[in-house]
Amino acid sequence: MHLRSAFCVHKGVPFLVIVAMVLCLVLAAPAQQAAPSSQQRCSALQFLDLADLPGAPTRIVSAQLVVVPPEGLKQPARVMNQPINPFAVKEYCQVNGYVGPQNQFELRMPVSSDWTGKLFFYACPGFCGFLDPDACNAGLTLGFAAVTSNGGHYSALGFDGLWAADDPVAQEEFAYRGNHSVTVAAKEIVKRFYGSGPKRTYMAGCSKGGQAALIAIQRYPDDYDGVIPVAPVYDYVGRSVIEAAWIAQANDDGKGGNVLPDAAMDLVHKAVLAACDGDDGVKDGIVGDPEMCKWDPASLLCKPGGSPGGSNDGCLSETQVSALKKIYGPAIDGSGKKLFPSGYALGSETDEWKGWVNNKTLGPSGPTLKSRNYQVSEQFMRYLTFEKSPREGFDPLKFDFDRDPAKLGRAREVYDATSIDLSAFRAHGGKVLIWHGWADGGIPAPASIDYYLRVLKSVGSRAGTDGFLRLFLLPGVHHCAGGDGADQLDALRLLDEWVEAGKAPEMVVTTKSVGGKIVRTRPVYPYPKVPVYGGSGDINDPQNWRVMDPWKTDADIPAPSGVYR
Ligand SMILES: [Ca+2]
Repeated sequence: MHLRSAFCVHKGVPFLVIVAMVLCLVLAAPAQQAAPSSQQRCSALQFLDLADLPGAPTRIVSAQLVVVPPEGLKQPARVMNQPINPFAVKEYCQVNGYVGPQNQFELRMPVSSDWTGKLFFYACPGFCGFLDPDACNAGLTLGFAAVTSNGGHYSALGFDGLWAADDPVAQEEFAYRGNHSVTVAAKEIVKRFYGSGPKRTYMAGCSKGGQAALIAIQRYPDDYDGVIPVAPVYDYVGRSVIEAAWIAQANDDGKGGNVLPDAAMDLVHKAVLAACDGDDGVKDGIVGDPEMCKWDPASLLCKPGGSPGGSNDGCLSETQVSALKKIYGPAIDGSGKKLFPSGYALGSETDEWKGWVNNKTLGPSGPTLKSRNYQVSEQFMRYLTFEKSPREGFDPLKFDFDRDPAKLGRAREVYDATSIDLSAFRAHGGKVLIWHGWADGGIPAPASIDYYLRVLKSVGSRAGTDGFLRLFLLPGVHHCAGGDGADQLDALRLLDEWVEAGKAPEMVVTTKSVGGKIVRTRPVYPYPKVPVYGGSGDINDPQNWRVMDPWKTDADIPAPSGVYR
Protein backbone atom coordinates (compact mmCIF):
# COMPACT_ATOMS: atom_id res chain seq x y z
CA MET A 1 0.00 0.00 0.00
CA HIS A 2 2.93 2.22 0.69
CA LEU A 3 4.04 1.77 -2.85
CA ARG A 4 0.60 2.58 -4.16
CA SER A 5 0.34 5.87 -2.32
CA ALA A 6 3.91 6.85 -3.14
CA PHE A 7 3.29 6.05 -6.71
CA CYS A 8 0.18 8.16 -6.99
CA VAL A 9 1.94 11.33 -5.85
CA HIS A 10 4.42 10.84 -8.65
CA LYS A 11 5.79 14.10 -10.02
CA GLY A 12 8.06 12.70 -12.69
CA VAL A 13 8.98 13.84 -16.15
CA PRO A 14 5.93 14.73 -18.25
CA PHE A 15 5.95 11.86 -20.70
CA LEU A 16 5.71 9.44 -17.85
CA VAL A 17 2.80 11.19 -16.21
CA ILE A 18 0.09 9.65 -18.35
CA VAL A 19 1.48 6.18 -17.87
CA ALA A 20 1.72 6.89 -14.18
CA MET A 21 -1.89 7.97 -14.03
CA VAL A 22 -3.02 4.83 -15.79
CA LEU A 23 -1.03 2.69 -13.41
CA CYS A 24 -2.37 4.66 -10.48
CA LEU A 25 -5.83 3.80 -11.64
CA VAL A 26 -4.83 0.14 -11.87
CA LEU A 27 -3.21 0.14 -8.46
CA ALA A 28 -6.01 2.14 -6.90
CA ALA A 29 -8.61 -0.31 -8.12
CA PRO A 30 -11.22 -1.60 -5.62
CA ALA A 31 -9.77 -3.39 -2.62
CA GLN A 32 -11.50 -6.67 -3.36
CA GLN A 33 -9.27 -7.17 -6.40
CA ALA A 34 -6.13 -9.26 -5.99
CA ALA A 35 -3.07 -7.52 -4.54
CA PRO A 36 -0.54 -6.55 -7.21
CA SER A 37 1.80 -9.36 -8.16
CA SER A 38 5.55 -9.14 -7.61
CA GLN A 39 5.86 -8.38 -11.28
CA GLN A 40 3.44 -5.45 -11.07
CA ARG A 41 5.00 -4.10 -7.91
CA CYS A 42 8.47 -4.34 -9.42
CA SER A 43 7.53 -2.77 -12.76
CA ALA A 44 5.77 0.07 -10.95
CA LEU A 45 9.11 1.12 -9.43
CA GLN A 46 10.23 2.56 -12.73
CA PHE A 47 7.81 5.41 -12.14
CA LEU A 48 8.97 6.08 -8.61
CA ASP A 49 10.21 9.65 -8.45
CA LEU A 50 13.20 9.98 -6.13
CA ALA A 51 14.67 13.12 -7.70
CA ASP A 52 14.17 14.96 -4.41
CA LEU A 53 15.53 12.24 -2.13
CA PRO A 54 17.67 14.25 0.33
CA GLY A 55 21.36 13.89 -0.45
CA ALA A 56 20.71 11.25 -3.08
CA PRO A 57 18.81 12.56 -6.11
CA THR A 58 17.88 9.37 -7.92
CA ARG A 59 16.48 8.51 -11.32
CA ILE A 60 15.19 5.00 -11.89
CA VAL A 61 15.77 4.01 -15.48
CA SER A 62 14.20 0.56 -15.49
CA ALA A 63 12.58 -1.95 -13.17
CA GLN A 64 11.63 -5.47 -14.12
CA LEU A 65 11.06 -8.84 -12.56
CA VAL A 66 13.77 -11.27 -13.67
CA VAL A 67 13.17 -15.02 -13.67
CA VAL A 68 16.36 -16.89 -12.77
CA PRO A 69 17.30 -19.24 -15.65
CA PRO A 70 17.41 -23.03 -15.08
CA GLU A 71 21.21 -22.95 -14.71
CA GLY A 72 20.80 -20.65 -11.71
CA LEU A 73 22.41 -17.36 -10.73
CA LYS A 74 25.97 -16.65 -11.76
CA GLN A 75 28.76 -17.14 -9.26
CA PRO A 76 30.13 -13.70 -8.34
CA ALA A 77 33.50 -12.99 -9.94
CA ARG A 78 36.78 -13.06 -8.05
CA VAL A 79 36.30 -9.93 -6.02
CA MET A 80 33.29 -11.32 -4.15
CA ASN A 81 34.71 -14.77 -4.03
CA GLN A 82 32.39 -16.80 -1.85
CA PRO A 83 30.34 -19.89 -2.48
CA ILE A 84 26.68 -19.34 -3.30
CA ASN A 85 23.63 -21.50 -3.82
CA PRO A 86 22.74 -20.42 -7.38
CA PHE A 87 19.19 -21.75 -7.00
CA ALA A 88 18.34 -20.01 -3.72
CA VAL A 89 15.94 -17.56 -5.39
CA LYS A 90 13.74 -18.13 -8.43
CA GLU A 91 13.07 -14.53 -9.35
CA TYR A 92 14.06 -11.04 -8.32
CA CYS A 93 13.16 -7.44 -9.02
CA GLN A 94 15.97 -5.71 -10.89
CA VAL A 95 16.12 -1.94 -10.65
CA ASN A 96 18.63 0.06 -12.68
CA GLY A 97 19.21 3.76 -12.36
CA TYR A 98 21.62 6.38 -11.14
CA VAL A 99 22.10 8.72 -8.24
CA GLY A 100 23.27 12.16 -9.28
CA PRO A 101 25.51 13.06 -10.76
CA GLN A 102 26.69 9.74 -12.22
CA ASN A 103 26.43 6.90 -9.72
CA GLN A 104 24.99 4.18 -11.89
CA PHE A 105 23.58 1.29 -9.87
CA GLU A 106 21.83 -2.04 -10.12
CA LEU A 107 19.64 -3.26 -7.27
CA ARG A 108 18.41 -6.86 -7.14
CA MET A 109 15.59 -7.56 -4.71
CA PRO A 110 14.23 -11.03 -3.97
CA VAL A 111 10.43 -11.22 -3.92
CA SER A 112 8.83 -10.49 -0.56
CA SER A 113 8.51 -14.13 0.48
CA ASP A 114 12.28 -14.64 0.00
CA TRP A 115 13.44 -11.39 1.59
CA THR A 116 15.22 -11.66 4.95
CA GLY A 117 14.87 -7.95 5.68
CA LYS A 118 18.46 -7.06 4.78
CA LEU A 119 20.36 -5.02 2.22
CA PHE A 120 23.79 -5.85 0.87
CA PHE A 121 26.04 -3.36 -0.93
CA TYR A 122 28.87 -4.64 -3.10
CA ALA A 123 31.52 -1.91 -3.50
CA CYS A 124 33.45 -1.74 -6.79
CA PRO A 125 37.20 -2.44 -7.04
CA GLY A 126 40.14 -0.69 -8.76
CA PHE A 127 39.24 2.67 -10.25
CA CYS A 128 35.67 1.32 -10.69
CA GLY A 129 33.88 2.79 -13.73
CA PHE A 130 31.74 -0.26 -14.50
CA LEU A 131 28.90 -2.29 -13.01
CA ASP A 132 29.41 -5.87 -11.85
CA PRO A 133 25.86 -6.81 -10.86
CA ASP A 134 26.57 -10.54 -10.55
CA ALA A 135 28.56 -9.66 -7.43
CA CYS A 136 25.15 -8.86 -5.91
CA ASN A 137 24.34 -12.57 -6.08
CA ALA A 138 26.46 -13.15 -2.97
CA GLY A 139 23.76 -11.30 -1.02
CA LEU A 140 20.76 -12.07 -3.19
CA THR A 141 21.14 -15.82 -2.64
CA LEU A 142 21.02 -15.23 1.12
CA GLY A 143 17.69 -13.49 0.69
CA PHE A 144 19.17 -9.98 0.86
CA ALA A 145 18.28 -7.12 -1.43
CA ALA A 146 21.64 -6.40 -3.07
CA VAL A 147 23.00 -3.34 -4.83
CA THR A 148 26.21 -2.29 -6.54
CA SER A 149 27.38 0.84 -8.30
CA ASN A 150 29.98 1.97 -10.82
CA GLY A 151 31.78 4.30 -8.41
CA GLY A 152 30.31 7.43 -9.95
CA HIS A 153 31.81 7.40 -13.43
CA TYR A 154 32.35 5.41 -16.60
CA SER A 155 35.88 4.34 -17.47
CA ALA A 156 38.05 1.62 -18.95
CA LEU A 157 38.98 -1.45 -16.93
CA GLY A 158 42.23 -1.24 -15.02
CA PHE A 159 43.80 1.96 -13.82
CA ASP A 160 42.22 4.50 -16.14
CA GLY A 161 42.11 7.85 -14.33
CA LEU A 162 41.15 10.20 -17.16
CA TRP A 163 37.55 10.51 -15.93
CA ALA A 164 38.83 12.31 -12.82
CA ALA A 165 40.75 15.04 -14.64
CA ASP A 166 39.62 18.51 -13.54
CA ASP A 167 36.60 17.00 -11.81
CA PRO A 168 36.77 17.20 -8.01
CA VAL A 169 33.12 16.16 -7.74
CA ALA A 170 33.75 12.90 -9.61
CA GLN A 171 36.82 12.36 -7.43
CA GLU A 172 34.84 12.78 -4.21
CA GLU A 173 31.97 10.60 -5.44
CA PHE A 174 34.51 7.87 -6.18
CA ALA A 175 36.39 8.38 -2.92
CA TYR A 176 33.48 8.19 -0.47
CA ARG A 177 30.25 9.99 -1.32
CA GLY A 178 28.83 7.94 -4.18
CA ASN A 179 28.47 4.72 -2.22
CA HIS A 180 26.78 6.61 0.58
CA SER A 181 24.20 8.20 -1.70
CA VAL A 182 23.53 4.93 -3.54
CA THR A 183 22.98 3.32 -0.13
CA VAL A 184 20.48 6.04 0.77
CA ALA A 185 18.69 5.48 -2.55
CA ALA A 186 18.73 1.69 -2.24
CA LYS A 187 17.27 1.83 1.26
CA GLU A 188 14.44 4.02 -0.04
CA ILE A 189 13.69 1.74 -3.01
CA VAL A 190 13.75 -1.29 -0.72
CA LYS A 191 11.28 0.47 1.56
CA ARG A 192 8.96 1.27 -1.34
CA PHE A 193 9.12 -2.27 -2.73
CA TYR A 194 8.62 -4.24 0.46
CA GLY A 195 6.74 -1.67 2.53
CA SER A 196 9.53 -1.45 5.11
CA GLY A 197 13.19 -0.54 4.94
CA PRO A 198 16.07 -2.94 5.61
CA LYS A 199 16.64 -3.79 9.25
CA ARG A 200 20.30 -4.60 8.51
CA THR A 201 22.66 -3.27 5.87
CA TYR A 202 26.04 -4.75 5.01
CA MET A 203 28.84 -3.79 2.64
CA ALA A 204 31.64 -5.86 1.16
CA GLY A 205 34.29 -5.21 -1.43
CA CYS A 206 37.90 -5.94 -2.24
CA SER A 207 40.84 -3.62 -2.77
CA LYS A 208 39.24 -0.21 -3.50
CA GLY A 209 36.02 -1.93 -2.40
CA GLY A 210 37.76 -2.62 0.91
CA GLN A 211 38.69 1.06 1.18
CA ALA A 212 35.04 1.81 0.43
CA ALA A 213 33.86 -0.36 3.32
CA LEU A 214 36.27 1.25 5.79
CA ILE A 215 35.66 4.82 4.65
CA ALA A 216 31.90 4.15 4.87
CA ILE A 217 32.02 3.26 8.56
CA GLN A 218 34.38 6.15 9.26
CA ARG A 219 32.37 8.84 7.48
CA TYR A 220 28.83 7.43 7.62
CA PRO A 221 28.83 5.11 10.65
CA ASP A 222 25.04 4.77 10.67
CA ASP A 223 24.76 3.51 7.08
CA TYR A 224 25.84 -0.07 7.81
CA ASP A 225 25.59 -2.75 10.48
CA GLY A 226 28.53 -4.78 9.25
CA VAL A 227 31.26 -4.59 6.61
CA ILE A 228 33.72 -6.96 4.94
CA PRO A 229 36.77 -5.05 3.76
CA VAL A 230 38.80 -7.51 1.69
CA ALA A 231 42.45 -6.59 1.04
CA PRO A 232 41.49 -2.97 1.73
CA VAL A 233 43.51 -0.10 0.23
CA TYR A 234 42.61 2.02 3.22
CA ASP A 235 45.80 4.09 2.92
CA TYR A 236 44.64 4.81 -0.57
CA VAL A 237 47.03 7.61 -1.50
CA GLY A 238 49.99 6.07 0.30
CA ARG A 239 49.55 2.82 -1.60
CA SER A 240 48.39 4.15 -4.95
CA VAL A 241 50.98 6.90 -5.32
CA ILE A 242 53.93 6.51 -2.94
CA GLU A 243 54.37 2.76 -2.43
CA ALA A 244 53.49 2.14 -6.08
CA ALA A 245 56.14 4.61 -7.28
CA TRP A 246 58.61 3.07 -4.84
CA ILE A 247 58.15 -0.41 -6.28
CA ALA A 248 58.15 0.89 -9.87
CA GLN A 249 61.48 2.62 -9.23
CA ALA A 250 62.94 -0.37 -7.40
CA ASN A 251 62.35 -2.67 -10.36
CA ASP A 252 63.22 -0.21 -13.14
CA ASP A 253 66.41 -1.06 -14.99
CA GLY A 254 66.62 2.40 -16.59
CA LYS A 255 65.91 1.01 -20.06
CA GLY A 256 62.20 0.26 -19.78
CA GLY A 257 62.82 -3.25 -18.53
CA ASN A 258 62.74 -5.07 -15.21
CA VAL A 259 65.60 -5.50 -12.75
CA LEU A 260 63.91 -8.72 -11.69
CA PRO A 261 62.60 -10.62 -14.72
CA ASP A 262 59.82 -13.16 -14.25
CA ALA A 263 62.31 -16.01 -13.93
CA ALA A 264 64.08 -14.24 -11.07
CA MET A 265 60.75 -14.05 -9.24
CA ASP A 266 60.29 -17.78 -9.66
CA LEU A 267 63.78 -18.28 -8.23
CA VAL A 268 62.99 -16.06 -5.25
CA HIS A 269 59.66 -17.73 -4.54
CA LYS A 270 61.31 -21.14 -4.61
CA ALA A 271 63.94 -19.96 -2.13
CA VAL A 272 61.30 -18.47 0.20
CA LEU A 273 59.35 -21.72 0.12
CA ALA A 274 62.49 -23.74 0.82
CA ALA A 275 63.12 -21.57 3.87
CA CYS A 276 59.62 -21.13 5.28
CA ASP A 277 57.06 -23.53 3.78
CA GLY A 278 57.51 -25.96 6.65
CA ASP A 279 56.93 -23.35 9.39
CA ASP A 280 53.21 -24.20 9.52
CA GLY A 281 53.95 -27.90 9.94
CA VAL A 282 53.34 -28.97 6.37
CA LYS A 283 55.32 -28.54 3.15
CA ASP A 284 52.45 -27.78 0.80
CA GLY A 285 53.88 -24.93 -1.27
CA ILE A 286 52.33 -22.32 1.01
CA VAL A 287 53.98 -20.08 3.58
CA GLY A 288 51.51 -20.34 6.45
CA ASP A 289 52.82 -17.45 8.52
CA PRO A 290 55.04 -14.95 6.67
CA GLU A 291 55.59 -13.03 9.91
CA MET A 292 57.59 -16.00 11.19
CA CYS A 293 59.55 -16.27 7.94
CA LYS A 294 63.01 -14.69 8.24
CA TRP A 295 64.33 -15.29 4.74
CA ASP A 296 66.97 -12.80 3.58
CA PRO A 297 67.19 -11.87 -0.13
CA ALA A 298 70.98 -11.66 0.24
CA SER A 299 71.03 -15.45 0.61
CA LEU A 300 70.55 -15.61 -3.19
CA LEU A 301 73.48 -13.29 -3.96
CA CYS A 302 75.85 -14.76 -6.52
CA LYS A 303 79.21 -15.83 -5.14
CA PRO A 304 82.19 -13.53 -5.83
CA GLY A 305 83.95 -14.54 -9.02
CA GLY A 306 81.07 -16.78 -10.04
CA SER A 307 77.98 -16.04 -12.05
CA PRO A 308 77.23 -12.36 -12.67
CA GLY A 309 73.63 -13.03 -11.65
CA GLY A 310 70.53 -13.10 -13.72
CA SER A 311 67.31 -14.85 -14.25
CA ASN A 312 68.68 -18.25 -15.11
CA ASP A 313 71.83 -18.39 -13.05
CA GLY A 314 70.25 -19.61 -9.85
CA CYS A 315 71.45 -16.50 -8.07
CA LEU A 316 70.87 -12.75 -8.00
CA SER A 317 73.13 -9.80 -8.73
CA GLU A 318 73.68 -7.12 -6.10
CA THR A 319 71.32 -4.83 -8.01
CA GLN A 320 68.65 -7.50 -7.96
CA VAL A 321 69.05 -8.18 -4.25
CA SER A 322 68.84 -4.47 -3.57
CA ALA A 323 65.67 -4.16 -5.71
CA LEU A 324 64.11 -7.10 -3.92
CA LYS A 325 64.81 -5.62 -0.50
CA LYS A 326 63.06 -2.43 -1.60
CA ILE A 327 60.04 -4.34 -2.89
CA TYR A 328 59.69 -6.06 0.47
CA GLY A 329 59.98 -2.41 1.57
CA PRO A 330 58.27 -0.25 2.58
CA ALA A 331 58.87 3.10 0.91
CA ILE A 332 61.03 5.41 3.02
CA ASP A 333 62.28 8.96 2.61
CA GLY A 334 65.91 10.04 2.64
CA SER A 335 65.99 10.09 6.43
CA GLY A 336 64.69 6.51 6.64
CA LYS A 337 61.19 7.50 7.73
CA LYS A 338 58.48 5.10 6.58
CA LEU A 339 56.03 6.49 4.04
CA PHE A 340 53.78 3.40 3.98
CA PRO A 341 53.25 0.66 6.59
CA SER A 342 54.77 -2.23 4.66
CA GLY A 343 56.01 -3.67 1.42
CA TYR A 344 55.00 -7.09 0.14
CA ALA A 345 54.98 -10.13 2.41
CA LEU A 346 57.41 -13.01 1.94
CA GLY A 347 55.72 -15.69 -0.15
CA SER A 348 53.84 -13.19 -2.33
CA GLU A 349 56.44 -13.27 -5.14
CA THR A 350 54.24 -15.41 -7.38
CA ASP A 351 52.46 -14.79 -10.66
CA GLU A 352 50.79 -11.60 -9.43
CA TRP A 353 54.17 -9.90 -9.11
CA LYS A 354 54.65 -10.52 -12.82
CA GLY A 355 51.85 -8.04 -13.54
CA TRP A 356 52.01 -5.77 -10.49
CA VAL A 357 55.78 -5.46 -10.22
CA ASN A 358 57.00 -6.24 -13.72
CA ASN A 359 56.49 -4.54 -17.04
CA LYS A 360 55.14 -7.12 -19.45
CA THR A 361 55.64 -7.46 -23.21
CA LEU A 362 52.71 -9.06 -24.97
CA GLY A 363 53.95 -11.60 -27.49
CA PRO A 364 57.15 -11.41 -29.55
CA SER A 365 56.31 -8.06 -31.13
CA GLY A 366 53.45 -6.83 -28.96
CA PRO A 367 53.32 -3.69 -26.82
CA THR A 368 54.99 -3.51 -23.43
CA LEU A 369 52.56 -2.86 -20.61
CA LYS A 370 53.91 -0.95 -17.65
CA SER A 371 53.59 -2.70 -14.30
CA ARG A 372 50.36 -2.09 -12.40
CA ASN A 373 52.35 -0.29 -9.75
CA TYR A 374 53.59 2.12 -12.42
CA GLN A 375 50.14 2.53 -13.94
CA VAL A 376 48.27 3.22 -10.71
CA SER A 377 50.83 5.74 -9.52
CA GLU A 378 50.94 7.51 -12.88
CA GLN A 379 47.18 7.73 -13.35
CA PHE A 380 46.45 8.66 -9.76
CA MET A 381 49.03 11.43 -9.71
CA ARG A 382 48.02 12.79 -13.09
CA TYR A 383 44.26 12.82 -12.70
CA LEU A 384 43.03 12.01 -9.20
CA THR A 385 45.41 13.83 -6.87
CA PHE A 386 44.63 17.45 -7.65
CA GLU A 387 41.32 19.23 -8.13
CA LYS A 388 42.50 20.91 -11.30
CA SER A 389 45.38 20.92 -13.73
CA PRO A 390 46.25 17.30 -14.29
CA ARG A 391 49.99 16.63 -14.10
CA GLU A 392 50.26 15.40 -17.68
CA GLY A 393 53.96 14.81 -17.47
CA PHE A 394 54.03 12.98 -14.17
CA ASP A 395 56.31 9.96 -14.19
CA PRO A 396 56.35 7.59 -11.17
CA LEU A 397 59.99 6.88 -11.92
CA LYS A 398 60.74 10.50 -11.00
CA PHE A 399 58.67 10.63 -7.81
CA ASP A 400 60.76 12.32 -5.13
CA PHE A 401 60.23 10.59 -1.79
CA ASP A 402 61.51 13.58 0.15
CA ARG A 403 59.59 16.38 -1.53
CA ASP A 404 56.55 14.93 -3.31
CA PRO A 405 54.63 13.34 -0.39
CA ALA A 406 53.90 16.87 0.86
CA LYS A 407 51.88 17.52 -2.31
CA LEU A 408 49.39 14.81 -1.39
CA GLY A 409 47.63 16.52 1.50
CA ARG A 410 44.38 17.30 -0.30
CA ALA A 411 44.23 13.83 -1.87
CA ARG A 412 44.72 12.20 1.53
CA GLU A 413 41.80 14.18 2.93
CA VAL A 414 39.58 12.98 0.10
CA TYR A 415 40.51 9.34 -0.41
CA ASP A 416 42.19 7.91 2.66
CA ALA A 417 40.29 5.59 4.98
CA THR A 418 43.04 5.67 7.59
CA SER A 419 40.93 6.95 10.50
CA ILE A 420 40.97 4.57 13.45
CA ASP A 421 38.05 6.24 15.17
CA LEU A 422 35.35 3.63 14.60
CA SER A 423 33.62 4.43 17.89
CA ALA A 424 30.29 5.54 16.40
CA PHE A 425 30.06 2.41 14.26
CA ARG A 426 31.06 0.20 17.16
CA ALA A 427 28.60 1.90 19.49
CA HIS A 428 25.57 0.73 17.52
CA GLY A 429 26.85 -2.83 17.31
CA GLY A 430 28.64 -2.58 13.94
CA LYS A 431 31.02 -5.42 13.05
CA VAL A 432 34.08 -5.45 10.78
CA LEU A 433 35.35 -8.67 9.22
CA ILE A 434 38.56 -7.91 7.33
CA TRP A 435 40.28 -10.58 5.31
CA HIS A 436 43.46 -10.39 3.26
CA GLY A 437 45.47 -12.92 1.28
CA TRP A 438 49.01 -13.34 2.61
CA ALA A 439 50.35 -13.79 -0.93
CA ASP A 440 48.61 -10.63 -2.18
CA GLY A 441 50.74 -9.17 -4.99
CA GLY A 442 48.55 -6.05 -5.20
CA ILE A 443 47.98 -4.71 -1.70
CA PRO A 444 50.54 -5.91 0.86
CA ALA A 445 48.81 -7.93 3.57
CA PRO A 446 50.96 -6.48 6.40
CA ALA A 447 49.26 -3.13 5.78
CA SER A 448 46.04 -4.67 7.10
CA ILE A 449 47.90 -5.90 10.18
CA ASP A 450 49.05 -2.36 10.73
CA TYR A 451 45.49 -1.04 10.59
CA TYR A 452 44.35 -3.74 13.01
CA LEU A 453 47.16 -2.85 15.43
CA ARG A 454 46.32 0.85 15.22
CA VAL A 455 42.66 0.19 15.97
CA LEU A 456 43.69 -2.09 18.84
CA LYS A 457 45.91 0.61 20.28
CA SER A 458 43.07 3.11 20.00
CA VAL A 459 40.47 0.80 21.54
CA GLY A 460 42.89 -0.11 24.31
CA SER A 461 42.36 -3.85 24.57
CA ARG A 462 42.56 -6.94 22.43
CA ALA A 463 39.21 -8.22 23.67
CA GLY A 464 37.52 -4.90 23.01
CA THR A 465 38.89 -4.82 19.48
CA ASP A 466 38.08 -8.43 18.68
CA GLY A 467 34.55 -7.80 19.92
CA PHE A 468 33.82 -5.76 16.80
CA LEU A 469 36.77 -5.97 14.39
CA ARG A 470 38.62 -9.09 13.31
CA LEU A 471 41.30 -9.66 10.70
CA PHE A 472 41.74 -12.99 8.90
CA LEU A 473 44.89 -13.62 6.87
CA LEU A 474 44.64 -16.36 4.26
CA PRO A 475 47.94 -18.16 3.53
CA GLY A 476 48.94 -18.39 -0.13
CA VAL A 477 46.01 -16.30 -1.36
CA HIS A 478 46.44 -13.60 -3.99
CA HIS A 479 44.78 -10.19 -4.32
CA CYS A 480 41.05 -10.71 -3.59
CA ALA A 481 41.16 -14.31 -4.82
CA GLY A 482 43.38 -16.88 -6.50
CA GLY A 483 46.82 -18.21 -5.60
CA ASP A 484 47.82 -21.61 -4.25
CA GLY A 485 45.99 -21.10 -0.97
CA ALA A 486 42.34 -21.62 -0.03
CA ASP A 487 40.67 -18.41 -1.19
CA GLN A 488 36.97 -18.94 -0.55
CA LEU A 489 35.12 -18.28 2.67
CA ASP A 490 31.51 -17.69 3.54
CA ALA A 491 32.24 -14.17 4.71
CA LEU A 492 28.81 -12.60 4.32
CA ARG A 493 27.06 -15.36 6.22
CA LEU A 494 29.70 -15.19 8.97
CA LEU A 495 29.25 -11.44 9.25
CA ASP A 496 25.48 -11.81 9.38
CA GLU A 497 25.73 -14.37 12.19
CA TRP A 498 28.05 -12.04 14.08
CA VAL A 499 25.73 -9.05 13.73
CA GLU A 500 22.46 -10.90 14.26
CA ALA A 501 23.37 -13.54 16.82
CA GLY A 502 26.55 -12.13 18.35
CA LYS A 503 28.41 -15.21 17.15
CA ALA A 504 31.89 -13.86 16.38
CA PRO A 505 33.85 -15.73 13.70
CA GLU A 506 36.60 -17.78 15.32
CA MET A 507 37.78 -20.79 13.35
CA VAL A 508 36.85 -20.06 9.74
CA VAL A 509 37.08 -22.81 7.15
CA THR A 510 38.49 -21.61 3.82
CA THR A 511 38.43 -23.66 0.63
CA LYS A 512 39.97 -23.67 -2.81
CA SER A 513 37.92 -24.95 -5.71
CA VAL A 514 39.02 -26.01 -9.16
CA GLY A 515 36.27 -26.62 -11.70
CA GLY A 516 33.64 -26.54 -8.96
CA LYS A 517 35.44 -29.19 -6.91
CA ILE A 518 37.03 -28.39 -3.54
CA VAL A 519 40.72 -29.27 -3.73
CA ARG A 520 42.00 -27.63 -0.57
CA THR A 521 40.55 -26.81 2.84
CA ARG A 522 42.28 -24.81 5.54
CA PRO A 523 41.19 -23.32 8.86
CA VAL A 524 42.09 -19.69 9.59
CA TYR A 525 41.77 -17.74 12.83
CA PRO A 526 41.54 -14.08 13.80
CA TYR A 527 44.94 -12.39 13.69
CA PRO A 528 47.41 -13.01 15.25
CA LYS A 529 46.34 -16.62 15.78
CA VAL A 530 47.76 -18.99 13.18
CA PRO A 531 46.82 -22.54 12.25
CA VAL A 532 49.53 -25.18 12.62
CA TYR A 533 49.23 -28.65 11.16
CA GLY A 534 49.25 -31.31 13.88
CA GLY A 535 51.58 -33.63 11.98
CA SER A 536 49.21 -36.46 11.05
CA GLY A 537 45.98 -36.98 9.17
CA ASP A 538 44.51 -35.33 6.09
CA ILE A 539 45.85 -31.77 5.76
CA ASN A 540 42.48 -30.82 4.23
CA ASP A 541 40.64 -31.74 7.41
CA PRO A 542 40.54 -28.73 9.77
CA GLN A 543 40.41 -31.18 12.70
CA ASN A 544 44.04 -32.00 12.03
CA TRP A 545 45.17 -28.42 12.65
CA ARG A 546 45.59 -26.62 15.93
CA VAL A 547 45.68 -22.93 16.69
CA MET A 548 48.78 -21.11 17.89
CA ASP A 549 48.50 -17.71 19.54
CA PRO A 550 51.80 -15.78 19.50
CA TRP A 551 50.46 -13.16 21.93
CA LYS A 552 50.70 -14.84 25.30
CA THR A 553 50.21 -11.54 27.13
CA ASP A 554 49.49 -7.95 26.13
CA ALA A 555 53.24 -7.32 26.29
CA ASP A 556 53.56 -9.40 23.11
CA ILE A 557 51.37 -7.04 21.10
CA PRO A 558 53.62 -5.18 18.64
CA ALA A 559 53.40 -1.44 18.10
CA PRO A 560 51.85 -0.24 14.85
CA SER A 561 54.03 1.61 12.37
CA GLY A 562 52.60 5.01 13.21
CA VAL A 563 52.89 6.06 9.57
CA TYR A 564 50.11 7.78 7.66
CA ARG A 565 50.21 11.52 7.49
CA1 LIG B 1 53.29 -24.70 4.42
